Amino acid sequence: MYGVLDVTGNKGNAMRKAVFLLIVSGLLFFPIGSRADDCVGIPDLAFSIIWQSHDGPATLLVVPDGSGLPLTEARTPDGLVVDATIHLTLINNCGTEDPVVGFPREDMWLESIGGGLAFCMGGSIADANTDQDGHTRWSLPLMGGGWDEGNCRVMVSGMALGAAAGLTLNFNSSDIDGNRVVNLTDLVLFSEDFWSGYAFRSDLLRDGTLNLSDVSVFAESLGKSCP
Ligand SMILES: [Ca+2]
Ligand SMILES: [Ca+2]
Repeated sequence: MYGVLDVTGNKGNAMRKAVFLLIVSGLLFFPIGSRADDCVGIPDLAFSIIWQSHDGPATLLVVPDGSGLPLTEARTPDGLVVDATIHLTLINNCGTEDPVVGFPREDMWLESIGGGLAFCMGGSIADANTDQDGHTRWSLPLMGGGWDEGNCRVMVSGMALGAAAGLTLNFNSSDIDGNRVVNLTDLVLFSEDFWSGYAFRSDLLRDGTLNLSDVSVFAESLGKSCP
């Protein structure tokens, strides 16, 4: 009888020790499976990867209705057409460095660091949701106005991603004053720049000079506004 009680008591102690260890280690409240589920789909910005097809300064013409140029037709300060597509691969925060698949494009957007560009609603979001490799890109025309000669950056769910210096893509627009419509006010500003010599904001077909090519681009944009 005593022997049976003794054995049962030892089993009880062993069980209590096991429960104690589970509680202390947190495994009882955070089973391994649920931890993995909790982190799936959340990008780790420190491990996510961003890069540009063109490694160097480039300017993109943006028009409010999206009739500007695609990033594949950006221009260097000297007027050379370059593919300035921006690539992003999202990595999850699970410690496994797996890709984040199907992350919504609406939650990934570009912005000018200096804040000079005024995008339309959703005017600078990624081309598509992330694919099976966690990859998306910006290659299509953007929608917005204003101008900014400084670098831009990628935002993911409101958080800046990548180096603080940003990406070497800048923007100008026929909507020079950035009120998201190309009208006579912009025409006045464009004319001032044209007759005064040069201004980045009006070098719409960027090549370092203001000439009839820029006038033609501006004229085509007149009256355009956000969708
Ligand atoms: Ca305007
Ligand atoms: Ca020009």
